Amino acid sequence: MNKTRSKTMFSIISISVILGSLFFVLPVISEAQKEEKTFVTHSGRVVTTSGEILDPLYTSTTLEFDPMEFLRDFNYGRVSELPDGTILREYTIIAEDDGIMEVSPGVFYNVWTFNGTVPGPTIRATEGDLVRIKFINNGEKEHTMHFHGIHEAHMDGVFEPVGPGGGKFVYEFRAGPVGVHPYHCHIMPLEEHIVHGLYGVYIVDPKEGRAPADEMVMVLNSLDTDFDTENNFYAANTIPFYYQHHPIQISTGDLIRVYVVNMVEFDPINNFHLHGNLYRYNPTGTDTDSFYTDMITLSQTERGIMEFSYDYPGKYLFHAHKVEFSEKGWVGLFLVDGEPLAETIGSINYGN
Ligand SMILES: [Cu+2]
Repeated sequence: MNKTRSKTMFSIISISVILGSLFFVLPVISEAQKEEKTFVTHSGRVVTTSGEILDPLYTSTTLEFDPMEFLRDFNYGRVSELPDGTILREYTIIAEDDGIMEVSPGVFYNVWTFNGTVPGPTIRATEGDLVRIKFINNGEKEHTMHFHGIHEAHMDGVFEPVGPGGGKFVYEFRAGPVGVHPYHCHIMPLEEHIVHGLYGVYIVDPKEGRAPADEMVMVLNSLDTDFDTENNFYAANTIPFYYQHHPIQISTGDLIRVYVVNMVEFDPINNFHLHGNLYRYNPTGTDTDSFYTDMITLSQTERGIMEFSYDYPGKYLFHAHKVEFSEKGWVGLFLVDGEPLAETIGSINYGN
């Protein structure tokens, strides 16, 4: 879809270049070309141009990403049942490493992607399902998929590099254990393959299911846009400050369940602080035990499941309490609507 639009853009630009060059050849046609034309770019910008100035950054590999769509998007695969009753879930994952994404206004970053986004799709299965991942490497470098979880050695995505230009591998394993796990490319140098974006989330649900909730995925990640092995931006779901400018809408009393995974490279720790509330936190999501806090600290690939609900409507921050990270983009807002569910205390009008 995005590529189709990008290709359309590319065609428009190509036609504009051809018409623009005719300016020098055919003066009569060039008069017509001076009329300004308005069109909408792939990112939704409305551009007015005479065709003489072209933006070279819009290429056929320019990618878009919508963190609000990613937040609640779960990929359950193509589901079928095997003769022994096992549920088979099949996924196709395509790696590419030539994408360009505008990660912040005017900041373009070379993203390496699973299925065209950073993070890749959130893969979801139930404990005991047979997970089959058809992996295709359409990149220019070797890549793999390494899943955290339990599987056979040759399904670990470490010693079986998948070659560029269409190399294939089928990963197959039983979903387990119950919890939230990361997956990522495991080709060296690993930091480089991860910080460019080759990672995603793999959720394993218990057979009995989970309590109904407003579920969301937050991958805490970072961007090294000047390639000095220090991060320039931090985020929940790739785009710095996104959920601050586009608050996540929730309602009082609703159970909110956040699958949080830390994929920040270079910095040894990250953390997650929630305002006006505390949450139950279950590390790795593998256990029924949880603790009650408003702050967790996560090292690389540490993850877990947070559950909470708000009693009072209003606007509440969530962010890294490592302030450098929040000031460089890892900050967001929950916008809670609905009626208060607990007694509210009247405001004090100081000075009146
Ligand atoms: Cu890779």
